[in-house]
Amino acid sequence: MKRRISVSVVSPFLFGLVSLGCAATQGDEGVGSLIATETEPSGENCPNGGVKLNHGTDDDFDDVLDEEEIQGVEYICNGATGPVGPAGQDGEDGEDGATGPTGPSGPTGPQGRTGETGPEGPSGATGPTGPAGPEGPTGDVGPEGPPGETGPTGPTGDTGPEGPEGPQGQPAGPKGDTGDKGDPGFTSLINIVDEPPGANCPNGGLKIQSGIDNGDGGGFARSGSLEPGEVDQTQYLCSV
Ligand SMILES: [Ca+2]
Ligand SMILES: [Ca+2]
Repeated sequence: MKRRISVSVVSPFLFGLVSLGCAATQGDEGVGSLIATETEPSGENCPNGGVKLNHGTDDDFDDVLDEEEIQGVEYICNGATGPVGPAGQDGEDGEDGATGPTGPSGPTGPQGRTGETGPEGPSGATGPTGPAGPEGPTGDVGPEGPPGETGPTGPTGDTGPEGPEGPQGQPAGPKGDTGDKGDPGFTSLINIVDEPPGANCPNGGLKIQSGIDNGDGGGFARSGSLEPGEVDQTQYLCSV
């Protein structure tokens, strides 16, 4: 047998009384009645939840309401939640709590606007001379300078070629008187001797020397023979 009991407010006193459970009523001799409670969740029996009461007789006298001893079930259901009441008066402010630990740094904010340009600073020290640049293009020829001083006289040059023949002179004058007989001239001589085989003629031949019998080179003038100093030219006729 089930019965449902609905209450608007479940007082702690009531729960305390019910939770004792074992407050048996005095019944017939030898058999006691027991009530067992358990929390009833929200559902078909109690929309807002409540307490489930099982009751019956303790047939085996162990002071526990066993499953087969349950004779009836009652529900004490919680009422629906009432409307929110008016707000109460504000309480007095409590004392300030202790200062909490410093929190983590926040994210970096956006960059601010660029400030105005400051005054120009003093000039820096002169830097080292840089490397020489590439050679530039050849410039225009400059104006001719003034003539320089006359230099020292150079060595005498070679004799130049013979000039053209000059104009014919005056016609020959009248023939003069016959002069005295002059000294006799020198005679041209030739020596021809055999040339043995050697550097001048591999197979031998003749050596021909010519000159004037004038006493040159330690020779004797007009001696009729050609001394070595009088030789002016030497030729060879080699055998083949
Ligand atoms: Ca029992
Ligand atoms: Ca001679």
